[in-house]
Amino acid sequence: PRPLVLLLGDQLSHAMASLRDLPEDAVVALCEVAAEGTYVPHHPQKIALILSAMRHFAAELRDRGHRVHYSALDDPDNAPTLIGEAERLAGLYGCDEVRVVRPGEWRLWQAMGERKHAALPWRLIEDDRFFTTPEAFAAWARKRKAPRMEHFYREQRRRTGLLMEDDKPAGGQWNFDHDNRQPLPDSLAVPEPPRHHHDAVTEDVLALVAEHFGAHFGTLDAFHWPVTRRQALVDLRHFIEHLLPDFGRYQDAIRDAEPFLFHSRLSAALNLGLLVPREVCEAVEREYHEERAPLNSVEGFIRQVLGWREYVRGLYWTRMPDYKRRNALGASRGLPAAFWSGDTDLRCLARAIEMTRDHAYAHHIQRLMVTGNFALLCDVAPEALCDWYLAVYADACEWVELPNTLGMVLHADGGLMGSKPYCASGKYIDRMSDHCRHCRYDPKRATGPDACPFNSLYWAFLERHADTLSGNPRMKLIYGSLRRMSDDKRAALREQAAAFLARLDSVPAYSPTHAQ
Ligand code: FAD
Ligand code: DLZ
Ligand code: SF4
Repeated sequence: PRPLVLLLGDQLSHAMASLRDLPEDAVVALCEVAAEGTYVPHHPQKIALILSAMRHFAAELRDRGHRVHYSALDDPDNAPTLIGEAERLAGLYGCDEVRVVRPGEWRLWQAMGERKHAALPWRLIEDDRFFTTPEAFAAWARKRKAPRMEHFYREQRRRTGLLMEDDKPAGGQWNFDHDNRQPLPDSLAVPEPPRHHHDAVTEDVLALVAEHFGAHFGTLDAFHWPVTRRQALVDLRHFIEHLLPDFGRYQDAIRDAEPFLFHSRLSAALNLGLLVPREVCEAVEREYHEERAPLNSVEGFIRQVLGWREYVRGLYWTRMPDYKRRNALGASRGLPAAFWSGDTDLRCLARAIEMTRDHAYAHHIQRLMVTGNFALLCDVAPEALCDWYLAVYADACEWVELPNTLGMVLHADGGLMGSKPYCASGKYIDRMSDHCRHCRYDPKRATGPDACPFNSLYWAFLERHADTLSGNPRMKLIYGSLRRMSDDKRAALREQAAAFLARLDSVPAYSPTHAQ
């Protein structure tokens, strides 16, 4: 057979299963296509990262002797979709099958799967960059009443031997999260992230993206994502040497002036294939064994990559396509206009959106407890919120974005991913950040003109969803507080929240244009 191997924009690793055992005359294709750039309005930095990384990777493949076809976005003959372009190229080169590793999104998996028995057959190959496969996850989940992350994670630790001492977890505990909730002292300086040189390839891509996608939300000025494996390894080294020791204790902290803090910024490189999760976990584990980083940091990081990242992927592939339609809390509001404009006087929200605009990045607690929490408390519809998260972050791929947004943030999967919603009032944001000092609202007030909107929204949310949530054992305490409030107080909170929601503008859903 003469295969056309299609490598997608998030499959940029020489270890891809589709590159193994290739016949001499195989053609490896990387395709920049209009449809992938516009199915949601991706942040220009996300598009530039993917296209620059694809172009660099194509050059590496050629250097290794592969026969490579690269379709650039402005080539005149390009088909507008990945499938159309791959089939056009297969015809052009006389290939008799298309090989591709499982893509990162259901819509492509389904469309490719439908072509398995076509005249030009598509062969889908399992992605073995991960620690687990969807099949293995499904087998594990079948044995459980509730497939919880913590159990999955322990099994992965045992299976991989990461942070294990014989059959016991290193340090005698599986999870050190209680050490990982410290606010950041004002005096603590945060190291600057590496800045990668923009070579001619990246410069060209930045110009192309500015021209084609300049109207999308987000700026290109601060682009410093790694676009090659070599650059990604620089970021990994920087994380290990300068950030990992403090990663754990400040993992949940937020600072008004700093987007990255002690986070690794490795998600985009991991998702694109520039790094593989195993090497990252092993490099981090080594720091514990060599006593250069504390166990709470090392375990906290490994739990995110070996635990959460693999777990959400398992949920995605075993629950789609129904998962995407879940809406357990019946939320129906459109996306607040401020998510695109940043125009809001809620300081925490404005800063998370500004950082997102400038860096195609916000760290986990901003995504979960600021933008996510706000959307949850306002009953924003899952579809509207998911499209936003899928568009605006450099690391966004649906397999990881969707369970985090629909499941973890919006509790729309009815508690599959999290046993309770991560709803919180202004008190939480005040404890974990310095935003409130810069805000026109007062986090200690719940009603009146200066009251922090998160407070009344929080209580009104709990009251509105009491039927669904008050029976949850983990919500017992908080519903007890709500019940003990006087009727007047509850009514005042309800009115305050209703007045805020009545003023909140929503934007209509995005409709993609495939015209370039
Ligand atoms: P660090 O804090 O340094 O964490 C280390 C690594 O752990 C990350 O690089 C990432 O690979 C992994 N990780 C951490 N938390 C999670 C998690 N909850 N799920 C899966 N992996 C995790 N992550 C994405 O990679 N792509 C997304 O599209 C995405 N969308 C999200 C949407 C929402 C609403 C939320 C709440 C979280 C989302 N996350 C997503 C998870 C997480 O926020 C990001 O992985 C993280 O912020 C990336 O920054 P970092 O590399 O500095 O992470
Ligand atoms: C996000 C993205 C963009 C903007 N452009 C391309 C592209 O032109 N070609 C490509 O192969 N991939 C692109 N991607 C990433 C894809 O959307 C990604 O491959 C799918 O989400 C599935 O893995
Ligand atoms: Fe956010 Fe409320 Fe604090 Fe303002 S007072 S920064 S709105 S939590």
